[in-house]
Amino acid sequence: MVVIFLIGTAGSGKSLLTASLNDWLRVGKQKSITVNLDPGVTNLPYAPDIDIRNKVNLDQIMQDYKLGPNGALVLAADLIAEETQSIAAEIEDLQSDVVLVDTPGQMELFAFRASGPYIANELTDQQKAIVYLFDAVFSFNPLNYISNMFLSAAVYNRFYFPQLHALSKCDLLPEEETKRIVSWSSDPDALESAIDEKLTGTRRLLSLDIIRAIHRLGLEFELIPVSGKTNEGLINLSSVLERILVGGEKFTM
Ligand SMILES: Nc1nc2c(ncn2[C@@H]2O[C@H](COP(=O)(O)OP(=O)(O)OP(=O)(O)O)[C@@H](O)[C@H]2O)c(=O)[nH]1
Ligand SMILES: [Mg+2]
Repeated sequence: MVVIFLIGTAGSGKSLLTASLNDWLRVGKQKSITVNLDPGVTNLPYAPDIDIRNKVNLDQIMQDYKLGPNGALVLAADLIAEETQSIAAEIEDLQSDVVLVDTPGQMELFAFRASGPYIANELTDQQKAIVYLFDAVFSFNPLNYISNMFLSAAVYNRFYFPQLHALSKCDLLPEEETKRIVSWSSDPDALESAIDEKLTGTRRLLSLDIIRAIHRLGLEFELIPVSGKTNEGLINLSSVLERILVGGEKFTM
């Protein structure tokens, strides 16, 4: 069994990619299930096999603790940790090969509080990976792209799981723009040139320093363009996942 956590900034396409990857794996005769860890979501594009909303009720938290929606989400993020054993038992019962975990909308609630890495570590001692989403429309600007690199490096630094990077919603950009962003991920010089076009002076130097520091972490950034809407790139995404997790075998073990 492999457990894959989908992480990315708010609205980056985690939930739709969870849905489409799950469907795609099932069509390929893989046993795949979905886990929704977002207590605040009202509409999901899939019917989760395991749903945190059945265990942690945001409205109740707001009432009980007299909190607004954001305070309640922060508290909920910590309360989810107490449900780890019960979610782990449900995953065990469902006997799947692939478990896709859709994480909370605001990624800091999962990635940057103690509870997220705790849940991810305690959920299973089997193989785990992170798919970090770079929203294509946001990453189109090289300065935003660097912010996203920074965030994904921070996520890596929290979990230390194999991490791969997807350029989500790639159907929204023309192909040459998608290629341009992918070239930044495979060729640091291409990214440096894009920065040179946008910035001068201290801000340019600072951005270049950030890029180099992140590359020194040894993170492989090669972006895989995907679309949860058109299913583009799902074959590449799943084959890279297979290569990382099970040395190229199908997920079934
Ligand atoms: N065109 C296009 N739209 C997408 C794609 N993926 C997601 N969207 C749209 O972008 C919006 C956000 O998508 P979600 O899948 O909910 O993103 P998310 O990261 O789960 O969002 P939060 O959990 O609310 O942070 C929705 O309106 C989706 O329909 C995609 O691949 N292509
Ligand atoms: Mg979502």
